[in-house]
Amino acid sequence: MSDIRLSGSDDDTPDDDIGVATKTRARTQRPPLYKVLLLNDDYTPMEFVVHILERFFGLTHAEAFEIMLVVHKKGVAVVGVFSHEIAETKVAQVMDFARRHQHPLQCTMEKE
Ligand code: TYC
Repeated sequence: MSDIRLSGSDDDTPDDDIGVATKTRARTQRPPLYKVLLLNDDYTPMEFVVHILERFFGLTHAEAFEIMLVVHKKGVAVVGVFSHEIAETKVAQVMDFARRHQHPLQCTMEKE
């Protein structure tokens, strides 16, 4: 959206719009993005984590295995970046699925 402004008197009396033309452009605001993080623990089976990454994050088996190993070795990894609503849904899906299978897997989100 563009908007031409003319400086000069701001009352409604005609002044032939004499003044300096300045141009302002409304900057497009991008919504904030959120990283979804998977945390390591000593009990959740590796295959279960791989399954979660395939099922909820659309990763191939090879991609899922690779990220699972990063979490296993480093303690944490970003598994995706999403809008707030999508990130919240992913975290809830993972936490719910892990809880239902009685695994202590933890998944969180943080602003990018
Ligand atoms: N450390 C787990 C094990 O040795 C595997 C694991 C990987 C658990 C990633 C959680 O987010 C995780 N069975």
